[in-house]
Amino acid sequence: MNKISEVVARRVWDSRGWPTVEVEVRLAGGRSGRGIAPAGASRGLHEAVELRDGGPALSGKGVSRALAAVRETIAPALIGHDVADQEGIDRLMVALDGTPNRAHLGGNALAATSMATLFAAAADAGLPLWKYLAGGKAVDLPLPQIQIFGGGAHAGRRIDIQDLMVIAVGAKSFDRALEMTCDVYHAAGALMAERGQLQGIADEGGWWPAFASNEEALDTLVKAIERAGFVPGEDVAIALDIAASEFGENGRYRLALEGRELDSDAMSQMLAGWIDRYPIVSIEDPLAEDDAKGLAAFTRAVGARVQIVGDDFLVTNAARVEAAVEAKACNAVLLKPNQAGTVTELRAALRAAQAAGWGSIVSARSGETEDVAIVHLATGLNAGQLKVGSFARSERMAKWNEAVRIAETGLPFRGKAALAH
Ligand code: 2PG
Ligand code: MG
Repeated sequence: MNKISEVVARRVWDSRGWPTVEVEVRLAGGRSGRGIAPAGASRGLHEAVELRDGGPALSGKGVSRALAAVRETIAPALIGHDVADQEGIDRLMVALDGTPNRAHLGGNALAATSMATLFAAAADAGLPLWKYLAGGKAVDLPLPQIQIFGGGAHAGRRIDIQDLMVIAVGAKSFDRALEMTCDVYHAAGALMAERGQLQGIADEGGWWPAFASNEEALDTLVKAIERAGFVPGEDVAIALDIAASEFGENGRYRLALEGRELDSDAMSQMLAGWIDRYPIVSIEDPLAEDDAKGLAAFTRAVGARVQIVGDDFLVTNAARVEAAVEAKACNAVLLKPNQAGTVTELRAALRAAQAAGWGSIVSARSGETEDVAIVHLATGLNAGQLKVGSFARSERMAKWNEAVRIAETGLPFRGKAALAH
């Protein structure tokens, strides 16, 4: 047992140039751990609240209230606590917050502290975080979902779909999956350049989607896979994050790019048509967070063929996962530490998904930093899949590179068997 001796909170900056919260948990004896809160742009209605200062400074995005929550409320309660008691610490923070959605202390304050505690405990045990989390159990390297085109809220809503990603389903090793993705990413950039469509990159490093329709984005992705020398669907398949809550509400979906408005059934049919025509193996938030019925109907229709992932719909919340399992809506969960607030809550959501035989994907946010905690969570908790954004920009590459280091230890790669369906 080692006690927490100090909790330091500081303002650092994220990949979009906005302030965020870093927490450092120091232990008696000198070891320490750090965690940084990421930030979403397409946020679920039921996520833990990201506490921002508001007002004119820093466009309202200051984090001095969240820093004060750590310094004045969380730190005094944690000092002297056994760092290895992650559950006790997380429960204590949730109790100190006292709200259902972390509105008092902030999900950003809690997430940074919870991750810093975990890193400090692993350092104290003299283990890399993934190994500390695995606790002696056999774990696999996660299957990566990697973005090629960004869209939606991450690219000025240039196209409706938020993430067009690839999964190297034919890869037999983690390294090979990255190599194949590297080829597809650069082939896509070359295609865009040839057509005069290359306009830089979106928030997560994927190419800026200068397309006339959502389907043109899908067609271009298939061509990029072919140009890289792969067979679409066999070597490299497509994963989408529709992030439908961004343009759908009360059963109406407004496709801005195509100037169409669809009801829930028509939206499902359009997506099912894409699944027929394109090598899609995973589809996230196909319908809006308030459309549980639509999600259940969509899962009934295509859930045996593709992975259907709940992100905004499930917000890394065990009770919501359990309700979705009951309603047969989705067959996989996206897990984001700051959506829940604490590592313990993320673990509970993962357990609920695993108990139902669902797939699970640990995910970054669109606003990220050099923090690599999610790679360790995906591996150490044996989630099976990892979503980090694209294959460019250092806040993304820091994570892929951390995974490369973990892969070097010889852990097995689960590959496409990690997909639900
Ligand atoms: C998502 C994430 C990452 P954001 O919707 O899955 O792509 O986006 O962090 O903006 O919620
Ligand atoms: Mg999402």
